[in-house]
Amino acid sequence: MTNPFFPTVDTIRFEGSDSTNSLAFRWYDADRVIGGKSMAEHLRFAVSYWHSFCWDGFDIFGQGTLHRPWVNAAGDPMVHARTKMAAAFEFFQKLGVPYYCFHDIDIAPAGATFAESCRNLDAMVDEAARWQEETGVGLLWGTANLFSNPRFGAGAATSPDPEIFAYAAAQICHCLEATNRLGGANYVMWGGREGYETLLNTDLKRELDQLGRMLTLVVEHKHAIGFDGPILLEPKPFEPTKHQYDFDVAACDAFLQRYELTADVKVNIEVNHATLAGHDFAHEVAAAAASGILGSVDANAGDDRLGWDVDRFPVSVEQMTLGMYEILRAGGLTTGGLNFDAKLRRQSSAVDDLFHAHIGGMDTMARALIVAHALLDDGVLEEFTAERYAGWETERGQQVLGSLSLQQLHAEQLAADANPMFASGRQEKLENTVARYVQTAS
Ligand code: XLS
Ligand code: NI
Ligand code: NI
Repeated sequence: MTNPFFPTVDTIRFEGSDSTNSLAFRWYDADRVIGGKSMAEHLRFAVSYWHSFCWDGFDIFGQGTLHRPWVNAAGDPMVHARTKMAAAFEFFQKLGVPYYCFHDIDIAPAGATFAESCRNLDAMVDEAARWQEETGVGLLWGTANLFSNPRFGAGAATSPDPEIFAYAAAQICHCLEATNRLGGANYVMWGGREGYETLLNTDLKRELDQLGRMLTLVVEHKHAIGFDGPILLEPKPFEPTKHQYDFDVAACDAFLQRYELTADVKVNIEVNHATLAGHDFAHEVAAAAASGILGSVDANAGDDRLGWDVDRFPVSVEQMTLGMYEILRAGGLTTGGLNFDAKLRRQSSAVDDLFHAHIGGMDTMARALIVAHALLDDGVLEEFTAERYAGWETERGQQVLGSLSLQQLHAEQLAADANPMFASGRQEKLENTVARYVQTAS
């Protein structure tokens, strides 16, 4: 197999907005300082191993079409896994991303037994540790794949069979330890097949309790091994199951409160999943920030007309600006980052398409950061909002909120006979302000 794997592409550099070089960044300037932090520190970009190095473009209608010479190669699966990893790290390095993310089976082939799968993962963790050391690329998060193997067809933690719960727990244990060894900044638990198709065969309450128990076990083990990062749930409303339990941020928040896990578990918000749940990306970020559970972001967008998880690279600066604005308002990402859980379209079959996709995604997010920071720094929206709620800061506001009973409020209204009216919300004017910043901030 060719080495290097991307012979036609050099290290991607920042050339500025006037550049016409399609293999350069026009906005992502890693060292540029914005509001006291470098762009690299704000954005903490990650490439997802599965879409970019494991998937060759196959879909239910046909075989793969993408340039992935390291996928489905014949021979020893461990040799093959090492080749794939060499391609992945060449890519990470040339692109200049600080992080990557994986599922256990993305980096190491499943063995014939559980023990063999564990040995394979351990060997590939050693290999990944060497690559991380050599390139300086780190692990944003690891996760266990509890949905591809047929054994998880009826769920993992929420399976009706306790032996499957037990198997999943063992797999998570091993993957959490692998993530810890690689210095992972977070550990993710997307719901996979934790959901149901029909209530006719499902004990919903029991399944939720099982999920709560699994998460509690994971949190206990995280402390036992001294893993510093948070555990992150990744909300998604449906797909693969008709009804996923981790529907959206609000559902995850209620779940974490019920099982008393808010101290250790946060959320990984995927833009596309927000859309599927009928929310805006910005809404999900704001909801997580309001509950103190904002963890990380999967920065892949959806499509307005397609109701499934299409995992496109983000292209809309405006959509991403509104999300970045909420991230900045919440104080920015700490352990989290922006992971491109995104894939190429099947017709993007050229060797360098993977670069173009990530460059576009990174420039979109960088530009969104610039615009969002300018909006926040100039205070144009914040000032208006502060003024809009100013009444609550007065003594009267505090009384209404805090000390007056329903009965007293009733009596007061009878006596005062007031006729209060809200002030204009100025939505269109504010939207014009955002549009102006999208146009001019640089
Ligand atoms: C699927 C999810 C998945 C998680 C990691 O829709 O986005 O890719 O991010 O298991
Ligand atoms: Ni997704
Ligand atoms: Ni995701």
